[in-house]
Amino acid sequence: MNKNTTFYFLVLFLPYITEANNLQITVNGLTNKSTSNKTVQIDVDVTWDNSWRVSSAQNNWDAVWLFVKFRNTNNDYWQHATLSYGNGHTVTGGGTAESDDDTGTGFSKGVFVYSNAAKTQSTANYNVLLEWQYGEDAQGDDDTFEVIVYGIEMVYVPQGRYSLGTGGNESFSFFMYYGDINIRNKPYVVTSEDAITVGTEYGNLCYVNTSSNAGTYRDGDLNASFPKGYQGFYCMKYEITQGQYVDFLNSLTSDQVGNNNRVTAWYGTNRNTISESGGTYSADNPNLPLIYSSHFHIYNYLDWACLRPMSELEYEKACRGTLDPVNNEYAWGTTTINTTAYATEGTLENENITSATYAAEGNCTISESNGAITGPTRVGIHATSTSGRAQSGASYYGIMDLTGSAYEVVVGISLEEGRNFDGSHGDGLLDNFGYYSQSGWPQMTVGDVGGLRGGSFNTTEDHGIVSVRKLMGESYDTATSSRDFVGGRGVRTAPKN
Ligand SMILES: [Ca+2]
Repeated sequence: MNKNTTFYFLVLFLPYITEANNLQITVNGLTNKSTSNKTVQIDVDVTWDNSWRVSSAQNNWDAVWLFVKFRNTNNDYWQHATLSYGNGHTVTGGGTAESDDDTGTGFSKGVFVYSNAAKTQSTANYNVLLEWQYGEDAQGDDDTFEVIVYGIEMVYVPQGRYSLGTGGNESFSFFMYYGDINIRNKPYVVTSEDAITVGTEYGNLCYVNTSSNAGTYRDGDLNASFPKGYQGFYCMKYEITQGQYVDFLNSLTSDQVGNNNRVTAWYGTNRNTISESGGTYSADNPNLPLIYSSHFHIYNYLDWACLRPMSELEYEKACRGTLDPVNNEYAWGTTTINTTAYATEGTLENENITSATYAAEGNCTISESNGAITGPTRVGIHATSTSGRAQSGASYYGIMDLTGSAYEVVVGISLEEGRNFDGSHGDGLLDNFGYYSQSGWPQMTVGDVGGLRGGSFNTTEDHGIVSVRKLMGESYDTATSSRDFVGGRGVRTAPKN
C-alpha cells in the first residue's frame, strides 16, 4: 500500500493510504537541499477525513504522527530518518507541525500534524515540508534514496486528573485503600505524575492480587517515570491494523522479520488476512485490526514507529477522561452495550454494520455481537457521520474500539517487570533480530510483562468494562507465542517543549 520508490532528490512515491478516515499521504519530492546544513525537505501532502479540534470540554484534537524511513540505494535495508526539531518544518492549509526533542539530541524522530485552530469534524488537507537531517543519518550529499513517509492517526489526551477504578466492584479493579481490602468503594484519583505507593496503607492505590490470571504482584512503588496518565499524551485513534503491521514487516530484513511474523500461520482464521509471498507481506483487508499478536510483537512495532506501549493507567484515562467514573462503564461512559449479533454489508475492506443491526447505544465488537462475523471488524466501523459517543462506542476523547475488537496489550502493574517501565519512546531502531531495543521498557527476558485490557471479538461483555483487570497477569510475551484475540495500539507522551 505504500511502495514509495524514489531516486535521489527526485522521487517517485505512491501514496500511503489507510482507510479508516481515508488518510492519504503523498510525497511530492525532496526540495530545498542544503549541503551546508545537511538537510533536505520532504514535500508531502497529508489529508484525512473527520479531523477536529475543540477548545472546551475535551479540549483536544486529532493528529497524524508522521515518521520517515529511507533506504540508500547502495544498501538493502531501511533506516529511520532523523528530522529537525523546532522550526524546520512548515505546514500550509491550516495545520501545524509539532516536533519533539524527547531524547535531548536536538533532533526529532517524527512530527505531529494537526489543525492550528478550532475545527468541526471535516477533512484536513495539509502540505507539509518535513526537514530531514540526512547528515545526522550519515548520508552523503549526492546519495540516492527511496523514501517512505508513514502516518498514524492519533488523538490528544490532555493533562488532567482522573479516576482509576469507579468505586464499584469490577473484577480486580483499582481502588483507594482506606482500611479493608474487601471495601472498594473509593476510586483512586491520579493528580500528578509523582510516584504512587501501591499497597494496603490508607490512601494507597490498591487491587486484589489473588489470581494468577489477574496478576499477583502488588505492594511497592510505582516510579515517578512510570506513565500514569496525568500528563498529556497522544493515543492511536484505532488499534494497529493488519495493513500497518504489513508495512512494518516489509521494512525489516529477513532476519528481523523472524519471530515478528507469527501471524501468517493463521491466515484465513478469525479474519486474519496477512500472508506472505516471495518475501513480501500483504493484507487482504488492511483495515482490520492486527490479531494473533503478543506483547513482543506490539512492542517491536511501537519501537519501529517511535511510539511506546500504553500503561494500564493510561488506558483508563483514555477511556473515561476526566469525568466522574461510572460503575461498570464501558469505554463510551455508560453501562449499556449491544449484545445482538451484527450483520455487515459492503466489501470487507470498507464494510459497514447494517442499519437494522446498528444499536442505539453501546456498539462494539464483542463475542455476543460478533455473530457470523467471527473476527474483529474494520477499525472505526462503529462510528458514523451522525453517531455520538455512546452510540459509536467512542471514548471520552474520541478514541475508537477501546472496548472490544482486539484485546489490547498494555503495560500492567500486577506483574513485577511492568513496574520498570520508564515511559521512553521507541527510537525507530530494532536490533538485528527485530527485537525492540528500549532498555526502559519491560524486558521479555525477565519474564512476565503481560496485561491485556478492553475485551475482544471473542470474549464476553464483562471483559470490555473499562476497570475490569481480569487478564492483567496474562502473558503472551515471548517470541514464540501469540494469541488469536491479542492486538494493541501505541501512545506517545505529548511534547513538553
Ligand atoms: Ca480494543
